[in-house]
Amino acid sequence: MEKLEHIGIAVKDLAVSNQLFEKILGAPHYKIEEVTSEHVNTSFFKIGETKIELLEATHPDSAIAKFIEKKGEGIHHLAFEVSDIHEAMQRMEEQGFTLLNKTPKRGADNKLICFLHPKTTNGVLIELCQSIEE
Ligand code: CMX
Repeated sequence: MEKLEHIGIAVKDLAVSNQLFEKILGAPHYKIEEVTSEHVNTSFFKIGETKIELLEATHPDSAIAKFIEKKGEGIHHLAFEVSDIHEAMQRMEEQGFTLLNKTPKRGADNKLICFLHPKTTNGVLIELCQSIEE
């Protein structure tokens, strides 16, 4: 793992939470992006080396809608940057972690991503992410 790339936070209302996190962090979000495949709207804040990703559901079937219904708003996942996502996924699978997608998916903020099932990671949803060179 290279670094903690971002912390994902599930929120009910992105506009309201953007204002809240701007107050906390002292800087506005730098990007808003819809990820249609994941049924989410996202916004990103940068604080030092790490980002905060706010996630709002755009559909009742979204993982974020289900999470908020069950647990309420709050920390949803930790995302670690890797230099080679295929290698990282293979290493995780060999060590017995359950991959939630067998091939990397396209995520927000120009990333290839893969999630590990929280049942195999002490209840923490972990995302592996690799930046896409364009
Ligand atoms: N962190 C920790 N635990 C979580 C969780 C999370 N974010 N989301 C769900 N869980 C728990 C559930 O509460 C449940 O626990 P219990 O069995 O103790 O009740 C358990 O995981 C399994 O839940 P499930 O009913 O099998 O499955 P869900 O339908 O709740 O799906 C998960 C859970 C993680 C498999 C699903 O949310 C998923 O595939 N996530 C990956 C994709 C994703 O999160 N996309 C949104 C973000 C996209 C982005 O960052 O761009």
